[in-house]
Amino acid sequence: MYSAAAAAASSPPRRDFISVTLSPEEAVGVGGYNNSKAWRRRSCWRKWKQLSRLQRSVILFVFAFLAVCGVISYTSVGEPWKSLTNKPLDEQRTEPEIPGLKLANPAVLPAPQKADANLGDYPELSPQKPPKPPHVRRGPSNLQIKPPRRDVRPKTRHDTSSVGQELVQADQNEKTEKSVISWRGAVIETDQSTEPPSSKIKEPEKPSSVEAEDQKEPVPITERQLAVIEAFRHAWKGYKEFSWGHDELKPLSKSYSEWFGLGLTLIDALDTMWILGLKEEFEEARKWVANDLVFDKNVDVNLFESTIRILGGLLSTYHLSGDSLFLEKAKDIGNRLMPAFKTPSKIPYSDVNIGRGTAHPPRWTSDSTVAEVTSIQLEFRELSRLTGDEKFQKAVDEVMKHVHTLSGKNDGLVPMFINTNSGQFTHLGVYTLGARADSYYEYLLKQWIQGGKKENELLEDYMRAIEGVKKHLLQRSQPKKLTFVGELAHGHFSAKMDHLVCFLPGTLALGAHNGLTADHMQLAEALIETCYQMYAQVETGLSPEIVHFNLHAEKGHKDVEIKPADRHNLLRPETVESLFYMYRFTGDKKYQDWGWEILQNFNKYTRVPTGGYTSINNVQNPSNPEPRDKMESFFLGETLKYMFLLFSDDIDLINLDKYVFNTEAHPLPIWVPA
Ligand code: DMJ
Repeated sequence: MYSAAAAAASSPPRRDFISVTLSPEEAVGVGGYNNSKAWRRRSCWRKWKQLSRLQRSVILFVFAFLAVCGVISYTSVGEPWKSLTNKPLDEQRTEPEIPGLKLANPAVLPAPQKADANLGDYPELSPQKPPKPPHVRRGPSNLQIKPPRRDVRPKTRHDTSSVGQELVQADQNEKTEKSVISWRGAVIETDQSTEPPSSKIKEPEKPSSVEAEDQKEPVPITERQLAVIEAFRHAWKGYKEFSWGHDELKPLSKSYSEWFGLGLTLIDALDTMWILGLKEEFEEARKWVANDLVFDKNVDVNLFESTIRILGGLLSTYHLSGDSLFLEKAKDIGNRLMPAFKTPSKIPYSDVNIGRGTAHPPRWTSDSTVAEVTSIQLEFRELSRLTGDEKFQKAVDEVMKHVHTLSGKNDGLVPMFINTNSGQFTHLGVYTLGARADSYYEYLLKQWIQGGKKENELLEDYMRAIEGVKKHLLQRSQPKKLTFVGELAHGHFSAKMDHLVCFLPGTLALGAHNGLTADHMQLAEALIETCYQMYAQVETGLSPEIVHFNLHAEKGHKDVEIKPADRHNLLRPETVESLFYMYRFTGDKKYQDWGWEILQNFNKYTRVPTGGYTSINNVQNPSNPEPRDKMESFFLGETLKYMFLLFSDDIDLINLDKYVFNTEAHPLPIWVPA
């Protein structure tokens, strides 16, 4: 045992180092534990006094040094900590807690700027600087036409992997199978849930090609595109002069017709003007939307038509322009359409009174049309993504889920009607890709693309339906052996094909571009040839509304027959739409040439000298095509837009890996762009 005191007594004082030792005795005191404050103070003082001056100076210096370090590190680390802890608790949360708000920023695309008014609904959120809308071009003046990138085309076409038959097969054989190997070896996960995509959307990402796009050489506008601009201006002249703010132009009588009384043509044409770069016209139309477009009207509108034309048009214009006016209007009409879903089955009614907030089926039935209730999804889903209010998406997703489970399909083909009370298909046994069913098929694929190719039920239904088309509806005509899509009525095949069916080649090509099986592309190529022939084999070079194909070769007969009741042309877009997809994905100029012929024939037979274009009654009579005196809104919304895009060599002019067109040609963002 030793003690510091004993050591100090026996050794000479050591001045050159510090040694502080405590003896157990001193620590505990004699006779027991003594830890009183006074004793400790006295003992320390004694020790201190025993130290040399040098030792004391060194100790004091060390303490002073440590104190200075402490103060410095407190000021540098403490500030952010202090600022964090001073924030209200709400702001410290990384995720908002309102369930709907999870949708507010869910997209991988940068959420376009929100209107300030909207932020007011959610006081927890501090306003954020509006991110750049996904489309780089902020206005018609910035719109640049980029050079063709032919190197990209074959790549995008041939590098895609096929999900094709395998997915359908996998699902049929083994419902629980987790993934499928496509024909090109890509693994397609099939176990991803079909919950609303918005609920699992990830953090926003910067649009991939923004900077790259800005640096690219502008693509010169082509002569043919200029011709489309000229056609649009001519149509717009008539609309502006004789029907401004009304639904449709009647170019011959120089008046207008009203359907919903909501300026349908003007709204349908907004994003076309943007894409064509018609700044002045766009600004004028914007003013009308700002000052005169009012939805608080006692008027019945068709849910489907107002969704695809008005809601779709406003949403896409919002995305292209970044102008929150259009989002506000979209929210307004979206909310006013919601009463349609208040039915016993949740299958929406066809009609809604947007002023009164009531909805009803047509007077003669409680059925809705299958295409109508299944072709409003892209728009309502996007509205949920933008507003953070999931009610829109929930309502339309429920319809799709319900239809997915319904019996009454024929190898994926759906009947044309569905009852709003029972939720069951009605008028079973008739299958068509034309009127009343067409866009059901289109929206299966497009919703799958919109949601980032995760919702496998949609893809399964789509793939199965295309197999159904091949099995039941495909035939070849005589003499040219054109592949066409007929109809099936109670087991009987009819060689009738609506012009509306000509959306299908474009949709099939889009699917193939997105990795679906290559034979969809082959079918697309065959069908677009047929759709072109529906124009080329007719006297005016314009397609009738419906054709019948000859199944047997007869001398002097063409492939295409036209019944007197079907020989009208409403300036419809479907063939031009498909030509656009085909050119975009193949680069084959023949598709542009076919479209050019069609534009020239529209100019020849449907153009009204005083402004506007008109539907005609008789495509078989070039000397008198019998003008009907009506310009449908989709002529500006779709037909001329697809023409302009078809004649462009700029794949970034509405890039199909970033946008998906709704059935009225309004581009909406893909949530997870490729
Ligand atoms: C448009 O309103 C849409 O394309 C719809 O899907 C079908 N009918 C017209 C165009 O023909």
